[in-house]
Amino acid sequence: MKNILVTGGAGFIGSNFIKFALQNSDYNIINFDKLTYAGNLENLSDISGDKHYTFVRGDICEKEDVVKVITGKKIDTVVNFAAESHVDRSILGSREFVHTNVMGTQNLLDISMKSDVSKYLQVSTDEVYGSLPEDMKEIKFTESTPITTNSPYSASKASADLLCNAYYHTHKFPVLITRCSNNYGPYQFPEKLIPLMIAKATDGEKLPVYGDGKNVRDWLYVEDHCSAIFEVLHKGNAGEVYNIGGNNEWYNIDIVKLILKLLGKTEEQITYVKDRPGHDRRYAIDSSKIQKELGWTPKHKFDEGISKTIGWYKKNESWWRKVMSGEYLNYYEKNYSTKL
Ligand code: NAD
Ligand code: TDX
Repeated sequence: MKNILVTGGAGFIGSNFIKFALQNSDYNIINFDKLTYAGNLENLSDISGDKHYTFVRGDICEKEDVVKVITGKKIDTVVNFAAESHVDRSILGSREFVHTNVMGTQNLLDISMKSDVSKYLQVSTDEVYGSLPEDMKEIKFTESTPITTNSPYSASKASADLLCNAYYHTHKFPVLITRCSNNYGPYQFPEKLIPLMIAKATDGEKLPVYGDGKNVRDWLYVEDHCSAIFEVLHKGNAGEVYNIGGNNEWYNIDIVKLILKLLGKTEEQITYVKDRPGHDRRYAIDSSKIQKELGWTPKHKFDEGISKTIGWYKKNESWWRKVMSGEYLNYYEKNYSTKL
């Protein structure tokens, strides 16, 4: 591995991954990003001058853009983070999700294969496994849990995974798939639960909790997701799926209360709102395969990770205030006006 194409590297996880890879290797990292509402080059301002880092603006759905970057930069490894990533947006409109997440992945796979890329890693999600019962804590998603998708977002991510699998089986193209649980940490776009609640709590506004607040998510600090992807890139077997999780299940309402407590705010700010349609009840990942086979374990304990995250959002208020203007305000109005 020498020249790694990181698609979607200007987003939350991709930008954290690029920094992790630069710190832990001497690979050349080429960040290929369309810069949608979620892509922000400010996320990478601290490493933009690194001699091992290059940014190329482009769209994974556009053949010419992808051919140019893969051949021009002599890419040998592709890590695909590029996606439409927010479930609520996929409920408001699914077209862009199918276009980017399915057609974009197909385009990237096809050109990577024809250009003799020697490794392709698809960053997928635990949401492709559907929803778990709340009261059976011993049951978690394993790599052989059947795909059962409930939102347009998860359907589009699962479709991409199926294409990856097909390219491996039909063409023997060396594809790896990772499926991770909910990430949190610096640079997460404040449409997602944790940064949204930090921002709203800071401003003394209402914190919109969907339904009864008893949906469960398994939270992983973003740097631990990055280290897991790095292990899979180095030691994973082509054609395999690797689950990545924090073994850290929380009710949404408890996360919201914790954020309020850590910010010194009262629970009076909480408001229960109309539920997300098709809302998956519980996600929980069994990550024993990556732990046993590749020796990966998460390093961050949740109390440490959430304090670090809140500290980052406190210190970087100008970052989130900027991204919470413009297009974001239209989205917020559309998504929440019918719920509140
Ligand atoms: P994000 O929304 O913060 O970032 C997505 C990035 O992709 C942005 O920089 C955007 O500009 C870019 N992008 C979108 N369409 C593109 C296109 N057509 N061509 C090139 N770039 C494009 O997302 P994230 O939270 O960082 O998630 C990254 C990946 O990880 C996604 O594939 C997501 O499905 C997956 N994932 C996310 C989580 C999570 O908790 N956030 C958990 C598991 C898996
Ligand atoms: O305002 C809110 N109120 C609320 O109660 C928001 C935005 C969310 N929620 C709930 C819905 C979920 O149960 O919080 C939980 C987490 O919501 P999100 O942050 O939107 O994440 P989720 O839907 O679980 O999906 C995330 O994890 C898997 C990422 O967005 C995906 O990209 C990833 O694949």
